[in-house]
Amino acid sequence: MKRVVHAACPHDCPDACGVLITIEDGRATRIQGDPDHPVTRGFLCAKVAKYLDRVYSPDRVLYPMRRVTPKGPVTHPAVAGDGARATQAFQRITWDEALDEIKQKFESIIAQHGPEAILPYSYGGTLGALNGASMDRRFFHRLGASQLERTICSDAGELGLQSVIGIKMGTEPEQFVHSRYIIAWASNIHGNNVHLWPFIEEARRKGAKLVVIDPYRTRTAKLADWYLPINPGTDAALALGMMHVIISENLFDADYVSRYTVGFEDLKARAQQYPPEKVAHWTGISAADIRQLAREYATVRPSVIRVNYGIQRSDGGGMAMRAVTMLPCLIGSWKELGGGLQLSTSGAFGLNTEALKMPELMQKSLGRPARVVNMVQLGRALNTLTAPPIQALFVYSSNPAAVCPNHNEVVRGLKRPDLFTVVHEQFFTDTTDYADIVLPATTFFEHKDLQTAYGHYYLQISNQAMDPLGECRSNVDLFRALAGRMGFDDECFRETVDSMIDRALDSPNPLLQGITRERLEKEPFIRLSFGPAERSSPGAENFAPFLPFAQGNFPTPSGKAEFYSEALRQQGLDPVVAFAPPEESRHGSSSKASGFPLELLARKPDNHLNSSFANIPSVRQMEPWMGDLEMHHSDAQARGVRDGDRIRAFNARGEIVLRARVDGAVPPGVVAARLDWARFSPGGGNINVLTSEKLTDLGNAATFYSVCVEVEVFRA
Ligand SMILES: Nc1nc2c(c(=O)[nH]1)N[C@H]1C(S)=C(S)[C@@H](COP(=O)(O)OP(=O)(O)OC[C@H]3O[C@@H](n4cnc5c(=O)[nH]c(N)nc54)[C@H](O)[C@@H]3O)O[C@H]1N2
Ligand SMILES: Nc1nc2c(c(=O)[nH]1)N[C@H]1C(S)=C(S)[C@@H](COP(=O)(O)OP(=O)(O)OC[C@H]3O[C@@H](n4cnc5c(=O)[nH]c(N)nc54)[C@H](O)[C@@H]3O)O[C@H]1N2
Ligand code: SF4
Ligand SMILES: [Mo]
Repeated sequence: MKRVVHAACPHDCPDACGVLITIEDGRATRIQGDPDHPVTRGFLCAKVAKYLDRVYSPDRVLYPMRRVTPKGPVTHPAVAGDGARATQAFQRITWDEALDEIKQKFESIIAQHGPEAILPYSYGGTLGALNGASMDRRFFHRLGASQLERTICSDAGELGLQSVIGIKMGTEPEQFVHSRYIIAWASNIHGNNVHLWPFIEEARRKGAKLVVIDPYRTRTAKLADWYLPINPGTDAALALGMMHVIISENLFDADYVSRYTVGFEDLKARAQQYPPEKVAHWTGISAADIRQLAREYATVRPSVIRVNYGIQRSDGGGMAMRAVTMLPCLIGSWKELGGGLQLSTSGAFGLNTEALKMPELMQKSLGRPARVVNMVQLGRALNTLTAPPIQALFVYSSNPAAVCPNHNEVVRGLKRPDLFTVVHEQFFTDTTDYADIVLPATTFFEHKDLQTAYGHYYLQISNQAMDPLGECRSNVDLFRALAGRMGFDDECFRETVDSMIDRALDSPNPLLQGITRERLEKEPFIRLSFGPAERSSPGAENFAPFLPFAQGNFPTPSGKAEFYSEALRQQGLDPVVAFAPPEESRHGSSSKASGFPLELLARKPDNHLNSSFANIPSVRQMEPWMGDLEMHHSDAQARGVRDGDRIRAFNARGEIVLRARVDGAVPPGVVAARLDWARFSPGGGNINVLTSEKLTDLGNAATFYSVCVEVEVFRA
């Protein structure tokens, strides 16, 4: 029998594609984009187009496993597609045995150290509302485990954005077709947000100009009308320089500013300190280009900024995002169809996440909120925390032994013989190399979920298309079972998936009005309730575009866009905005930078998703850069490095051997490499051996893109 099931891609990607899965006799035989989805419009990125290779990979974890060898990888280096070798470290056990062992270990750790000696560790494996954060949180709250501060990705930028406009919301992707001037700012649209691209192409056919601001010549930069390579971590300076020009040349929207913003005089005074000549010194962009950019941005209308999270992965990431967010408020482009700015749209969904996560369960276990541990500093936490030390780590939806900064410290912690580590996974990853117990996880083909997005405004149900393979369980089912085994008799651990979806939708958010599970099950995607025409699609006559800030209405403390933030001042931060060079950078003050003159971009692969997909041979084939360090020819020449040479990249935290690629992707002073599994590297570490645990100015987030290194020819 053949049927087609509607699902939604849950990977950590702004696009949240509508997906159609064909099932024949219980087996998935085809995946395609849902052609009716108004934003993702029937195509999938290259990696998910090959998803059957992932679901049916011979390397899937299908049964619970217990370690029988010492912790660490079986062999180095491994090759993608050879996951079977990793299984040699384990023996198959039953779910009952696995759950019993976890219960016994947890109970003895709790007896000795208290429950906060247990640390959950999860991030972006799935962004499904339920499998991302619901039963798991309930379980760990009820247990009284340490809380994980999940800031490895986006918090600096989110707080920077919210400090100005109050909410994670912005220009709809559909509106980009109306833009005449589009800035892709730290945004590799073609690689990481590919469904925005057709809207931009359509705008360009009508004459729009695309400007890319990125230190790395991405696919998007290569296709731009104007590419501005910027020194990493200097965006706040560029935005301030643009505001200097816009204000001093009177190109701002005085009416919008006076009605809907606060703090203009403070901003004006601040911007005066950033003339283009001074900004050029930090950014590497000439004063003439800064002037031209500012003038064009303010006058070629509507102009829009697609800014992405690359901007906030350095010390001053929060302030950088704050500065960029001020631009559309200054020129009043929020008023225009195809104007404004988009970082994330996720704040519009406003699901009732409290009801899913139930933090009040901590009252039952501890009688207070549990200790908070920052996920970026996992190495430090495993190696140095006391009172209590971390004795158990429960990893799911994440691969910290690949994605966490300061990899060597992470591995040192994971190797601790007294640490009990459980990993719930689809694959034998770098992290399962250190697991005592591995549990098999479903893919989105095998479970049901509710899917929001951070790059558009459509809510979707992702239906279960087929039975779980082997003995795989979804995150929801795993933590339900574990709660039962631990003897937690609270009603919430028996709640069904459908009831949880209902509860998530039962929120005071007006944009969810009229959206129910029953409706979502009939209409596979529903635009948030912006107005009477929310059900129609773009292009339809009654389509109502979403212009949230056309008349102010900023959900900030003042109700206006805040060039001056009293809330930041109260936290001891700059209430306006300023630029300071990242400590680890060419203009930085840190001793960590001395002796390491090159700025490293430890990038995401265009065709993988962080560490996901790196182990799927058909996908890996699309990334010829894995294992390469891209260099400018002047930096290569100065070190006697030729294209193709094996080189050693190093700093005080670690070193890695890579192959030099001198291909013009990076400007002088910058080198770049891609995130890979550590297991595939001859030395057993990935690029995160060089990155640091330093946190950002806002949001305690990661600083993957402010890292200094030196490079030399490798002599074995
Ligand atoms: N193909 C693919 N898609 C993905 C992912 C992936 O790994 N692969 N990851 C997903 C995830 S987790 C996220 S968070 C999103 C993030 O998507 P993006 O925000 O696009 O994330 P990044 O790739 O980190 O950064 C974007 C660009 O910023 C540039 N950049 C780095 N430092 C600076 C800087 O200081 N200033 C400026 N102006 N630019 C800078 C980088 O060179 C990069 O090209 O993408 C998601 N989509
Ligand atoms: N050097 C460097 N490091 C980075 C970044 C970078 O740009 N450069 N980017 C950072 C960013 S932005 C992010 S968001 C993080 C991402 O870090 P992670 O969230 O750890 O992302 P992934 O590497 O995709 O690993 C997710 C894992 O979850 C598993 N998984 C998928 N679905 C499920 C499920 O339903 N249940 C369970 N139990 N497991 C599942 C996948 O198989 C995969 O191994 O990486 C960060 N690390
Ligand atoms: S990873 Fe992104 S682009 Fe690819 S299918 Fe999923 S949502 Fe779409
Ligand atoms: Mo991310």
